[in-house]
Amino acid sequence: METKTINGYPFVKYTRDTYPPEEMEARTLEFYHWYNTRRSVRDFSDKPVPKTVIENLLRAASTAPSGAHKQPWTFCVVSNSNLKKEIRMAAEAEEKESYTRRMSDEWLEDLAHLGTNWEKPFLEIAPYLIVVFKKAYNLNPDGSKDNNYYVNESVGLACGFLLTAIHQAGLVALTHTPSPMAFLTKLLQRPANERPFLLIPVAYPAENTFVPKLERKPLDKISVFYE
Ligand code: IYR
Repeated sequence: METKTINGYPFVKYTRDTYPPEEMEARTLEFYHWYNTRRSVRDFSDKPVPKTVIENLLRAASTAPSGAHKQPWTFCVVSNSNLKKEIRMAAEAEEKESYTRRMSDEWLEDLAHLGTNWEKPFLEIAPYLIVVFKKAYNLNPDGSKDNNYYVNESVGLACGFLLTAIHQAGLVALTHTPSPMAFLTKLLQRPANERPFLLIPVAYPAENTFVPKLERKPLDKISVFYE
């Protein structure tokens, strides 16, 4: 392996396959068509998913770039039925309060087409719940702290990578955002430096799965080219 040293730190030579323009066009179009079949799903099957698959998904998620390469995330993987039930009950208590009191009329109207409500049966049905925590800082074994950087960006990217890997596995997921999420810190006994970020149930889709009929914004509504 070819190596060199910068600032006293080791660097390794990096290469990868590249493609001529026409092949890039074909590859990116194919990737887009495949990725466009990903949807947020709420109808899950309870069919078991191998633990090794979940482990591989987490390895893939953890390849995401992060501020100063601190990888400021912890993926808590819940398959224990009692714990799933506790998570469901706590999430539903918060969501019921949100849907009936905390969310504005505008917000509820914006959600109406997604058919969501405070009930979250999928939290018990999905074989795995991946609860993603962000590490606001690192707690060293001696009690000292060190900084993490761009924590929200980093953990958001890792979750994006995770969703891509889940899709690649032929599984489905939901980026669930029970709010507030502090109950997850307590139920999963996370340390003071970790904050709940997203709750992602992972499963096979139910046999009869329906998703909202959505349009994605066309390119000219999501981009500006400065040429
Ligand atoms: N967190 C609630 C409400 C909700 C909010 C958004 I933004 C959605 O896209 C969907 C639902 C819930 O999970 O039901």
